[in-house]
Amino acid sequence: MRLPGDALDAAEEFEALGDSAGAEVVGRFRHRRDTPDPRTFIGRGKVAELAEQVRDLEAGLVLVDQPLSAAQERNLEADLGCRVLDRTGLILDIFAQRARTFEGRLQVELAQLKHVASRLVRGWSHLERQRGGIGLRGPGEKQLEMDRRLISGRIKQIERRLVKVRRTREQGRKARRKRDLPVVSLVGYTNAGKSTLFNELTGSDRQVEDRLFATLDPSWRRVELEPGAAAVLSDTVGFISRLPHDLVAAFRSTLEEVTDADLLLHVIDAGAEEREHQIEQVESVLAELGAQDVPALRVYNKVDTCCLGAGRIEDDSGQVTGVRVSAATGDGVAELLPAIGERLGPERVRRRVHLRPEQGRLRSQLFRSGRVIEERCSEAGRLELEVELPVHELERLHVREGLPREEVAPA
Ligand SMILES: Nc1nc2c(ncn2[C@@H]2O[C@H](COP(=O)(O)OP(=O)(O)OP(=O)(O)O)[C@@H](O)[C@H]2O)c(=O)[nH]1
Ligand SMILES: [Mg+2]
Repeated sequence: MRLPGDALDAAEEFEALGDSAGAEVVGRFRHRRDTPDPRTFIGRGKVAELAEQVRDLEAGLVLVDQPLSAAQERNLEADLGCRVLDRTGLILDIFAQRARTFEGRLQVELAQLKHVASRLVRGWSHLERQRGGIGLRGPGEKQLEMDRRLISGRIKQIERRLVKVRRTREQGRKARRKRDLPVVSLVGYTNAGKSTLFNELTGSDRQVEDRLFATLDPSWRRVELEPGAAAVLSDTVGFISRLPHDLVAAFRSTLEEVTDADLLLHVIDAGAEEREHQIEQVESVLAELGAQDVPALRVYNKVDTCCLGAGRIEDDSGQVTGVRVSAATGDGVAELLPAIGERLGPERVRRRVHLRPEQGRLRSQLFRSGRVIEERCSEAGRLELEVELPVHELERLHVREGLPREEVAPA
């Protein structure tokens, strides 16, 4: 079912979502109307037509690419005699199947519960025989019949657990930061090739699939950019048009790591018909997360599938804005690495510096050439500064300004 304004191949993408959830698509039903019918969304006449198709094809599930109210879903189920799931329910099901980490599972369960709670408690009795299928899986399944009070109790419990799990993850993030390495995050539309590129760049073996939302849980690896320069690369969940709001909210804290990155690699499927639409969608999710100002480098991937050649793309001033690659064949990847280095700017290090009171000039130089994270005064009247600054600046302070090497230690 499509509404005016939807992207052209939104229907194909929706089928791919069904496929990702493990459904076998046996038929399609398209219907265009300007205003949804309050009772069944598609209206009485169309319900009769659809019911006939469901019977003929012996379909056990109808997926609807629009948000249905709980009542509409229930009415459709009663009229069609099979389960009905809307887009949000379908995406939540895929996430429930894919989540592997404890935090990922908690986040999915939270999103499922919030989705249920926001849509009233529904009666499942007329479908009792068919339970366990798409949309009924995952940690949220057993909660579906509980009343609101129980659901909200469980929501609170999960939120408390998430706070604890996130604290642990936060420590991991701090540890990565401490290593002085810049963090580069892969972002992009689902199926753009992020994990393939991650594997190609880091020599790892992450799961790659021609499925939507193959990756759910984040992972990190060190990557050598040039001799002597490295970064931490992270691979995460992909985005999609009309990402369910409950899901964005539940995954907000995992996704927020992208706001903390030094550089985003926006991976784009260069051969996709809907390329521009996908770019817009990714940028709008990034803006929703508050990451619109993090520097980004566009990586046009899968150039082997279209007529574009691999190579770098520059603006008028010669600054690299994108690189065309094929993560599958490795074309262009050699040019991507230095481009990342260029966009990250000079390598920065974090140091603890001790100064005597009369070294005020060095102090102001440190403030000018780096970022002072902390400044403390010791009992002996000496200053202790924690600074982050480019390697070459630190070297200049040693050589030209007489900053003693023995007064500088890793932070
Ligand atoms: N032809 C071609 N296919 C590619 C290329 N890069 C990735 N693919 C294929 O695209 C599909 C998706 O790749 P993934 O790396 O799983 O994509 P992803 O962006 O991580 O997807 P999600 O984790 O689902 O968001 C797989 O079938 C890959 O083999 C490429 O450069 N060329
Ligand atoms: Mg992936």
